[in-house]
Amino acid sequence: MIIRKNQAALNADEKRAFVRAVLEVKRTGTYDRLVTTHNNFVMNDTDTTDRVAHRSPSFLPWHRRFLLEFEAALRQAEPSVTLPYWDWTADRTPASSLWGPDFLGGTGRARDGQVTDGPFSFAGGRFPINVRVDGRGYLRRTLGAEVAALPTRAEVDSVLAMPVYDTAPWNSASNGFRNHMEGWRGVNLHNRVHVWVGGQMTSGASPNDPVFWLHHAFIDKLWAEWQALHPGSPYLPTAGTANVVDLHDTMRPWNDVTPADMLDHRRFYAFDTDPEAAGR
Ligand code: CU1
Ligand code: CU1
Repeated sequence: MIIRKNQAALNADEKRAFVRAVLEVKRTGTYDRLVTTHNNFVMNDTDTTDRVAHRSPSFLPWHRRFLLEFEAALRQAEPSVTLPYWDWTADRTPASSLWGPDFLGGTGRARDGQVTDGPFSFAGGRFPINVRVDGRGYLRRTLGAEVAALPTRAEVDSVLAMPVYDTAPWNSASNGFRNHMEGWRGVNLHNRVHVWVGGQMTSGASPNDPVFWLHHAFIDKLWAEWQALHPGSPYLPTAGTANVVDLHDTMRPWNDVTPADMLDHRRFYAFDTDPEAAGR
């Protein structure tokens, strides 16, 4: 069984294996292909094509599918690796071990935001930024500089308490759990974390920063927590909604997977906090 763990609980061997796997997926080109996929799915509310990845109900199932693809690539490189999650309500400062030189490396230098330590630094030579939103070919971060603080657990709990998955007009103006989780309304959870990290994380090419995957693994876990809190609340909309991915509509770019296919994470993995993971 694939168990996704809190990154703060990884031991030194697990961190090394994760880093090796990321660098191998980068070396083969799969990593940059995934960054390109994500960048192609950044849209605004008025696009006439279906909004799939963001500003839409399928934000959560789209990213679950996207993370599964990355995790499968990691496990091809290093079979022991699973995707860790970053609980930013707990590990909420640039001094967290997440940002250590033995794991993701730290914030960028003042002059240009360039990350200069850890396995993904430009000087290390193994993690060039190839899918660029501007001319800069190095990983950048400005941890904690653009927004005062990461979301708190109380803020997360206030969003988890919302009983309805999503509402018309099914975009960034919607009320409901999905849009508050995504961050376009209310306390702002997901979007705020991108801004707190800064650099590429504030762009459509955000998966260029390996922390993207750990951030979204936690968003994915919060979706599962919301489902457990509201077992009677379905994915919405269920059918017949123009330019929106309904429950049984397929999602681009895969075209063979629907939100319904993604609703139960236990088909694919367990979190270390799930009962299934006990004793492992
Ligand atoms: Cu995204
Ligand atoms: Cu995101």
